[in-house]
Amino acid sequence: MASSAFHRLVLVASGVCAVTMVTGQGMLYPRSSESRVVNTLDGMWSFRMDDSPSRDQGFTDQWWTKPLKQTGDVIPMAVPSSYNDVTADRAVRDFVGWAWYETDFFVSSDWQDRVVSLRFGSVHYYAMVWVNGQEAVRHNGGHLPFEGVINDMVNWTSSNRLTVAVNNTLTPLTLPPGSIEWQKDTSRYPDGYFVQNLQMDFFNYAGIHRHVQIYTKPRINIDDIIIVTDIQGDNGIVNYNVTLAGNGDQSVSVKINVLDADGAVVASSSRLSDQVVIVNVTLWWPWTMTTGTPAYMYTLQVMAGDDVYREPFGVRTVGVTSQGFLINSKPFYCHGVDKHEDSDIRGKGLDYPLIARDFYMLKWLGVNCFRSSHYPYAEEILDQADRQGIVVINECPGVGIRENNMGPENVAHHKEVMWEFVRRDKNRPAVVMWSTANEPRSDVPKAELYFGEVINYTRSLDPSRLVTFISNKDYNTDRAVKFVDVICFNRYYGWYKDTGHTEVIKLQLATDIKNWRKTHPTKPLLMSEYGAGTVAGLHQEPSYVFTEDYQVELMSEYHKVFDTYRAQYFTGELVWNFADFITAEGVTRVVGNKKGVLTRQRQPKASAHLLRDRYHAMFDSKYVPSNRYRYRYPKREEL
Ligand code: GCB
Repeated sequence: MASSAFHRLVLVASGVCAVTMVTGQGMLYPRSSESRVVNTLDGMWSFRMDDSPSRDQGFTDQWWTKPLKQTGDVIPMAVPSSYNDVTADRAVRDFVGWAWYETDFFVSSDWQDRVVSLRFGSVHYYAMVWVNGQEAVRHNGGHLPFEGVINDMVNWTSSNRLTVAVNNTLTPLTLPPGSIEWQKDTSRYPDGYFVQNLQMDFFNYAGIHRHVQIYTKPRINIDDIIIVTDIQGDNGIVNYNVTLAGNGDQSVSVKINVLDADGAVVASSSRLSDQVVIVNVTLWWPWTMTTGTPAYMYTLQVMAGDDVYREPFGVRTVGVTSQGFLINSKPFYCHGVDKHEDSDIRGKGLDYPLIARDFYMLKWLGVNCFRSSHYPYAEEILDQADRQGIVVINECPGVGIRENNMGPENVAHHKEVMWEFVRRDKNRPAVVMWSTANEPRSDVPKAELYFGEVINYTRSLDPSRLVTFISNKDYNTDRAVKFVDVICFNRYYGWYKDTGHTEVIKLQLATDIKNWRKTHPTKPLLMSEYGAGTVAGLHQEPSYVFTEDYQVELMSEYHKVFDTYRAQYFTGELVWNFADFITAEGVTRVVGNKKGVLTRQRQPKASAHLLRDRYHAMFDSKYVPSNRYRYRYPKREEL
């Protein structure tokens, strides 16, 4: 009985929602303009979980056909937010299966001659959406936007009911993958008992995580814009392609302007696809670079027929040599952090004060780069990276891929996700590299086929950026790094191995780096994770694991090795992690993962000061380090 219930759960999870993306459809961020209105449906929605044994009562009883409160008790739930930590109820926090949301909205009757779309920034993981009981859209995957046109479903003169069903079940076919484990021994577990097993080290927050927006556009509208830039001498070259929807064979008048940051027109065209030149261009640079104005943004103003859309972009190039990254043909050393979208109460829910604080603290630390470990972050976060000049290694949710997750269906889904990801972020200057996975089983033969296909596909989607995945395998066992542009590797010397022994880090890391180089002499190296668990406020001399002292000591040892190879082919360092974050419960996690240099509340541990001294000194020779910690950052001439 238990196993058939399992079957149903997975069927409901993966069968009903096994939808493919609508290819050829753009996913521009909803921006208001002379021709477009954007309304948000964020707020308090009604919510209930379907805790029936097989989690499919909502489908059997068709909960979308009536007001949710008529199906049973509902509670208020914040949108956007993860539902898990909003209540004090363990059943809500740890729920696995379909959760149902509902709200009401009006549309203006003036919109009847426009296209009215309903857009979700992200719903984790599967989503099904109904408007007044009619299915509007479904989506498979937890971190990317999707939308549906709702003109044929809405009441123009009365209220509309919006129902959303969200399923957070992770299966061997999802990204990230997971599995449901049923316990059949009824002497130890109640009948029908199951748990969700995760293959990742962060909590599986679920719900409507980002904005829900209704927006309008003219019937003939701007569907997608691709911008690829180049530099020739003092000039910026802007290659763009605009796709229209709804025009059939009809030709429409087109006017394209490139606006500078003050809104002045600096180039223009009357073609949907063209190359225009910005004379004396101001390039986009990461904020720490001394050359140029950091993060200078232009706007491509597109006017087609009755529609107007403004897409921000920066002019910059990305390159790579055997020695490292290049931005605008100049070497770029990435001194940064890995992050998570994670916070108390709201979970992964979009939160502007948190975004503002995170960027403030990134700059306080002197960070010039972060990795969106281990999934695509909110568009509103990437907007800040673009505008504040912080480089992003943009990671897809391919975390924890094992050998049994490398079948043809997995590859197909992974490629779908990369397609949606590139579609969303293709015009962002901050994004320099796509990371297709974190710590997969890249040492098995299947990995060669799998990553060959996923990485080459991603490169074909976007040849203007670099592509990688993050390896935790050894130089002589990894079978997929041969496909990447930059070798990104995670190591925990002195933590998971040789715990408590910081004295071996230097030797082990240096050996590691040299070995990678010997086997892959044309590929630069980036340390994409290193770190130590640290409970804020714990001190001990001599240091001891989990104390702030140990974290500082461990990081200092890594820094010595980074500095040896930094002047050569070692192109960046990312500490794990920017801030503490919550994980599944487990005996190796003290209320979550404590490897943050900041606490979960974004307050510094001692290691944050170490990092701040190090990172600030890297781009500002006049910076006076606090020298509160043992390891002095060497000047470039001393390297
Ligand atoms: C890793 C993973 C990351 C974990 C981290 C850790 O290698 O990529 O997701 O949180 O180690 O702290 O163990």
